[in-house]
This record gives sequence, structure tokens and C-alpha cells, in this order.
Amino acid sequence: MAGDELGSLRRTRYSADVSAGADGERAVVMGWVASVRGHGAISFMTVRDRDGDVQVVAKAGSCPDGVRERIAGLKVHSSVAVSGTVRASPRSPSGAEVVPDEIRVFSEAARTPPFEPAAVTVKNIDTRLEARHIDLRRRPLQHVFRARSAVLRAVREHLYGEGFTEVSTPKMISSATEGGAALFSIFYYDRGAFLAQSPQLYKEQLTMSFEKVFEIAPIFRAEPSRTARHLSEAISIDVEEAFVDYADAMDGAERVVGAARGAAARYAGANAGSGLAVPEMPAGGIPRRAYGDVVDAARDAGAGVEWGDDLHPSALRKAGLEGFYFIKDWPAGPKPFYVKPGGPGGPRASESFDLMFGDLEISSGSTRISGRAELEERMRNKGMDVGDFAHHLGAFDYGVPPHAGFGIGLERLMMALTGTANIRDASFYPRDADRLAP
Ligand code: AMO
Repeated sequence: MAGDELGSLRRTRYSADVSAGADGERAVVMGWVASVRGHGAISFMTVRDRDGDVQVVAKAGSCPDGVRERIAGLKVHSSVAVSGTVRASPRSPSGAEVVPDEIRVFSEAARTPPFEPAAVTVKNIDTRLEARHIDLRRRPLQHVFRARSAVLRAVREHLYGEGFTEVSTPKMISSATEGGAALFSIFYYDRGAFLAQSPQLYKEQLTMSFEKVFEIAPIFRAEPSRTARHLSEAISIDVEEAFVDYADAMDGAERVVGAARGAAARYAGANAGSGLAVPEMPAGGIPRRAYGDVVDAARDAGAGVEWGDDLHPSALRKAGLEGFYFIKDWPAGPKPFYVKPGGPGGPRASESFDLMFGDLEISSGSTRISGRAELEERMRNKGMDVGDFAHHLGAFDYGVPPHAGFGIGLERLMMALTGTANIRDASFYPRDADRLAP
């Protein structure tokens, strides 16, 4: 059945403006049916919009019979407009309801949904992801994604305030930047190409012209790992700066995370009942632990780790590490080719760091190699073909400055800032090894 036309009808208030103070005023509200209950002569409907819910109460005698009957027959998720009068009502959660005199049904829901709009939890995440369009209407997710939006805005404003220039770099590239394993291959006209794993080399080059740059954009990782913390397509907040080292980069990452946390905390403060678990920043700043000390602590706690090993979540949990902290001075061996070896951790270490939240890696960063010969040697040691990076290496003929930076995974940051357990719920339409749709 064709739906009613919008025509010249326009919303006059959002749900938040349907309050006791507006008693007796006219209102046109629009949104989606979240619930309907009918008891013969009276029908109740909840209409959900951007801000919240409006109670619509259609009672025989106080509204036209046709309107009441139409409301009683509606399915949840139908999109509607209700015109009527605001009436103060202590029964209603917002303190007011709308008594309708007209209803328009723009698009009637065609089937019974796999879960209710008001469901706080739905057991199977795949059930939700298959119907992501309506899943995203559920309040718990609305809060996570609105907080995400607030965080992105705060991070951008913070970085602009520090004098960074926002840049965009190619996502279709000819050679790997973060090691060859996790690459997606694509066709580029008649050639093979890849989706960018990170903007790493471009952001480094851009420090030659803009000094302080950042980019917020997708990164692509062909992750075979099926975990609650890996996506195939993630959003990265990438920051890079000339004439600084990794200690400055840690300071910078700490300020970015502070700005992000502040935004999440303000969101949660302004939205009582959001359920977001926003963590505190550590008093006295984010602690910086040397990799060697963390290995020792994990070993003392019974984890079988040696200097040189990666630090798996289980080892970090054993070491009792919680909240935000940095692990710095990682072994150079497994680090990407552009990371500067040496530093305070010794000749086998590197000027690098990870920013952690409990056992979750939120960010990594480093001082970069800024000399061509050293960079080429690192590439050869890693079995890379130097010829593949001719353009990038060419930059080093024209005064590459000392530089450092970091990349923060936005979804992981949001997991930390909201208490979201599965990374898929920090991505609107998550991509993983098993999921390319919706
Ligand atoms: P790295 O590979 O550690 O470093 O990535 C940086 C951050 O991006 C996030 N991330 C991911 N999030 C979800 N799913 C994934 N598959 C995934 N892979 C990475 C993590 C991680 O800490 N170029 C460097 C950064 C730099 O040195 O500036 C880089 O890409 O939060």
C-alpha cells in the first residue's frame, strides 16, 4: 500500500520538546512507531525520534475514531507523523503526551522485526547485524554512536587547536606499508593494487610540507583473526609531526585521548541512563611502562613470556595492568620498517609505544627513521623490495625532518570510552572475515 505523502506537513517539535510546559500547544511529531497497545476505546503509541520517545494517547471521544483505529493497527518501525495537542501527563515518562487529531503513515512496516525497538540486549550479534538498519535505532547503540560523533568532533577541534592540518591520502595504493600479510588486493584498471593498511608513508611525507598533519579515515586489514577487537575496515586517527620524537608523540596521544574522553564524559553526563561506562583518566597522567618491565611483571605473574615476545592480552591480564597506560621501547625486530631502532630501551629496542586500555591496544606510534640509508637497510633486513618504495625514498633526497606520530583505532578507542565489549558495535556497518554485508 502506498504510504501517505509528506506534502507540506513539517515537524514542529522533537520528542524532547513535548513536555508538561507545552501543555495545550499544537505539535507535529515525526518518527518511528516503537510500540503500540490498544485497549478497545483507547490506544497508546510510542513514537521514537532522534531525541527520544513521545507518548501518543488516542482515546475515544478526545480524538477521531479513524485516527484511533489506525494507530491501533500499526506495526512497530512504521514511519509516521502525528499532529495533535500536547497534554501534560504525569503517567508519561516525559511528563506529557500528544492527543492526536491526524496521523500520517509514510511507510508501514512490512514484517514483524527479529527484535523489538526497545530491546536493551539481543543475544545474537549476527541477528542484529543482519538487520543493522533497525538495530541502530536501539537506544544502547544510539548512545555509543552519538558519543562517537561527539568524540570525533572533539578530537578534530583539539587537533586543529594544536595547529594540525587535516589531510586525506590515497586508499588505493601500489605497495604495503605495514607488512605484507594483512593486505587486501584489488584490481586497478589492468594492474594489481592494494587497499591502504594505513596512511603511514603519506603522513610522514606530508610533515615535509605541513609539519603537523592528521587524518581520520578508513584503514584496511585482511585480518584472519575472528576476535571481538579486529575489523577488516577500521577508522584510524592518524597523527604525524615534524621535529619531535616518540616521547612528544606519547604526550600528543595522551592529549587526544584526554579530549576524546572529555567528550564521551560530557555526552554521558548529558544523557542520564545512557549506560556508557566512561573511564577516568589516570591521575597524574597516563603511566609509561617500559616493555622490558612489563615482560618482567608478566613473567613474575606466571606468564610464559621472554624479552622479544609479543605481549598477548592474557599476559597483560596476568600482569594486572588496567586502565590507560603506555608500553614503550618495544623490541625493534617485529616493528614495521619505518620505526626508529634503538633509544632508551637499548640497541635491540626501538623508539616506539603502544597505548593500552587494560589488555586492549588502542594506538601505536614511534619516532620514524628519517635517514634514507638507514630506512633502506631496515627494508632489506625485512626482505622488502626497496624498488617498490622508490617514490617514498625519493622524498629523503629533499630534507625529511626528524618526525614521529601515532595512529589511534577509533573503534577501539570507543570500546574503551563506552565499555563496548565487541568492536562490531563501535562500527556502523562492521566488516570482518565473515561479513561483507550489509
Ligand atoms: P597499527 O598497525 O598498530 O599501527 O594500527 C594502529 C591502531 O589501529 C587500530 N587497528 C585496528 N582496529 C581494529 N581492527 C584492526 N584490524 C586494526 N588494526 C589496527 C588499533 C591500532 O593500535 N602506521 C601505524 C601507526 C603509527 O605508527 O602512526 C599503524 O598502522 O587501535
